[in-house]
Amino acid sequence: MARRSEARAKREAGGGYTCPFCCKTVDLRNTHYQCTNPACAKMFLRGLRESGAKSVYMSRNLDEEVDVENTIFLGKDPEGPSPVTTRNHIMRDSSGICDMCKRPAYRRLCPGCHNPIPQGAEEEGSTVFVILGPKGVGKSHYIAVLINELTKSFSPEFGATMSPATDRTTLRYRESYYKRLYEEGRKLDPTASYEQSRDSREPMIYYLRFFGGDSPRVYTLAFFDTAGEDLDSAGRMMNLSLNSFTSMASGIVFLVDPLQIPYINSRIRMDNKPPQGKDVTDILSNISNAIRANRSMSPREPIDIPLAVVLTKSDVLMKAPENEEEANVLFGPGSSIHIDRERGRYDKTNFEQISVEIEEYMRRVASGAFVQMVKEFERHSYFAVSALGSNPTGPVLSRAISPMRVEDPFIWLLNCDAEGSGR
Ligand SMILES: Nc1nc2c(ncn2[C@@H]2O[C@H](COP(=O)(O)OP(=O)(O)O)[C@@H](O)[C@H]2O)c(=O)[nH]1
Ligand SMILES: [Mg+2]
Ligand SMILES: [Zn+2]
Ligand SMILES: [Zn+2]
Repeated sequence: MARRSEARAKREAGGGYTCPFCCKTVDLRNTHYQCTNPACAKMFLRGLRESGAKSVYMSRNLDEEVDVENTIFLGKDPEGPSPVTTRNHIMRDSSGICDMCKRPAYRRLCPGCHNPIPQGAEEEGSTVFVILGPKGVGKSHYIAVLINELTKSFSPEFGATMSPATDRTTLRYRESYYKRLYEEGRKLDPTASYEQSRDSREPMIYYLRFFGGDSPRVYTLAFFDTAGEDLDSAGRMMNLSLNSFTSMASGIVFLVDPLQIPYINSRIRMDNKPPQGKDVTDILSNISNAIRANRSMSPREPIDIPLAVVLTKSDVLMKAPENEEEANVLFGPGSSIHIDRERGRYDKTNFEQISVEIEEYMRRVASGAFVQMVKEFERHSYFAVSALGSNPTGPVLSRAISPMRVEDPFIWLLNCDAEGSGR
């Protein structure tokens, strides 16, 4: 996998590390720390009690201190009924020495939001990939299946490990996605909008670590599962921190639901067909406008963030055609998406073949304007995936989940720095 030289150069030039949780730039010489010695929080709390002073750091649970910064970051009141608490004493200075046990502390925290900063942040920075797409595109299902595939299949294949950055990520993935989909075999519910749900403000963060080669490399994957209407207008997107995430991203995965494209929607015959959606060109245009505004770029200036354009629900495009009209919008048996990629390495030829085919497909079924808009991203590539592998007609999944090519966009993104141009 490629070394992220660009991000590194930026950091060496004083660009700092961008916290994938709160999106702020962190000077790595000025972080907070957490001591892993379990005695220290207790000692700290005993000191507070003995001094008799009232303190915001004192929680109801006498073994745990209140993490004020993290509580505020999650939009809660540190003095309210449910602040975030921790058994690991927090040091709000950059000495790196625990003021209780006087030993060095190795767990670094972002001073803004108190989420962890991984080892290797100096070398690798944060390589954040974001997944965007309008409502109903299949984003939640894609994220749910992708996390499972990256953990269980991609990681052993490429000599990597994938681990959740925080307990909250572990819990959220299990409770909101994995259980329902893999254990109960039911479809996920539509995602609450960003404004309604505080929960969706914090992305699920994973570290993908590669051990091979000269030095280990770590990538940060931020899965920001929004409701999708957050992308409807540039104006609205500007108000959200999603906008900052997107602008600082090292890669964007832009999901497109083929079934919501009017040309396909009116020709394909299937159960459970979603209504036609907003024009994909407009949605992508909102995204690129937001990036340009955020980075003070001029309207036509090319965007240097790699863009993966990903058709979701591709299982429905692989059915046998019932008539000629339908055959027009399906992938035939000769399509390159049937050709397996070579395992354990970046199969550039395979991806290029698919990308060329889907670009032509999009030109035909969406518009030339869409393909043109994609080209405003210097590095781009097209993909087709399926999270479920079959079309669910009711709330219960009647077939086992058998994903198709969900990891392809990430294999490309992880390698496209080394390629210069993705195409
Ligand atoms: N055929 C097919 N349908 C899918 C797939 N993934 C999702 N869907 C359908 O699309 C609907 C919306 O998916 P969801 O992930 O909730 O979309 P979101 O609004 O973008 O999060 C689901 O309820 C499914 O019916 C897939 O891989 N194949
Ligand atoms: Mg959703
Ligand atoms: Zn932060
Ligand atoms: Zn200590």
